[in-house]
Amino acid sequence: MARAIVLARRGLYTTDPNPRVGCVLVQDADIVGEGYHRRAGEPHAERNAIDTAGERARGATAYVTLEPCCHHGRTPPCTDALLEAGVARVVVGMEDPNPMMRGKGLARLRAAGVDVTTGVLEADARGLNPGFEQRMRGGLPYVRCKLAASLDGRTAMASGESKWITSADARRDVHRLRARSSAVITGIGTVLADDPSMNVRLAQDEFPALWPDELPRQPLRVVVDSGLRMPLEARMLSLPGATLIATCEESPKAVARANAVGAEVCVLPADPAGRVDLHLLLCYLAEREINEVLIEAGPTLAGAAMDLNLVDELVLYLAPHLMGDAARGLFHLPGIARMEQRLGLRIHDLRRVGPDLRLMLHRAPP
Ligand code: AOF
Ligand code: ZN
Repeated sequence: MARAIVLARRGLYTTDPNPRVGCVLVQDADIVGEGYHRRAGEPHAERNAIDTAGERARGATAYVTLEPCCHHGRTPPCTDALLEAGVARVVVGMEDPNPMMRGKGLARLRAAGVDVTTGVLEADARGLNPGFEQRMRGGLPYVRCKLAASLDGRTAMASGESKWITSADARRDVHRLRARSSAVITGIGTVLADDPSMNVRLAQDEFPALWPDELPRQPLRVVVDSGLRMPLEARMLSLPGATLIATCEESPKAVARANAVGAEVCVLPADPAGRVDLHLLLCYLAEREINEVLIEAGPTLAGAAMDLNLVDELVLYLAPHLMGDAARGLFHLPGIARMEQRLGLRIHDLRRVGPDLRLMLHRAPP
């Protein structure tokens, strides 16, 4: 199963909106077949493993990170493929959260006399697809919020100058986060101040599942822009990949102008403060099969998402320098009067990236 999880990770940047899945076929303690899912519309992990095993799949044990599918989607059911190949035993990492499966694939295999075990290395298997699972179970994407700051928690000088606080290593790491995301969200304030590209810029060899002449998939760029102030000459509009403007401004003229420069516009209800309702935006993105979202924004949008408890994971890069009192902080959050009102977080990963620190945190009571 550990090997199947390693194989599944090869699809980290390419399977979207499908899950990353790996499969290993074992016969008498020998690996006789391996496969992973590369891209939606292409064969599933099980099919690829069976094809590499050929006749040696008969009587073998299949280790699959996700419950085999039992439906006709873009490809035929893997339960049928496993049965046809004569696989005797199936070991599964996690149940498929897709409502069309949810144990039906396992039941189908058991009914056909296959020995089925589930929940093997389940935490690692689930870690492959946090967004797919959250979308399938809760109708929301998995949301990461990335921030870069000095050790004293400052993100920009008072003037707004913010290039570059963290190192080139940390910035490359951010591109990996972008590359695995289905969408990247930023605010209109950041667009007006920095004119960011919000695209993936990584070397080809970072994408193991791509053929030599293929380009990486670009995440959908989303700009939260309540008043539809997006400049038509914004750099991101001229780059490969799609841009979506989430707004509360219905003016058909303004929408048509944005459409004319290639931006899609989505009009959403406003929250009581007159800003785009972020929860509704995330629901809308999940409906569009967006699995993982990366928020890369300034203190207003990042603070609002944190305050509304919409962030599943905070990714914080800290550079070892101090910027002092005049510089800007990480979040605009409502001030609190008592310690018990603190917004609590729990560190689940901490490592050095080049000269900087990277913290990964989940919400947790203080
Ligand atoms: C994958 N890859 O290796 C497995 C999947 O439209 P389809 O036919 O590609 O089916 C997609 C669904 O199949 C997906 O939502 C998931 O529930 C199930 N299993 N999907 O993309 C795989 N095993
Ligand atoms: Zn399948």
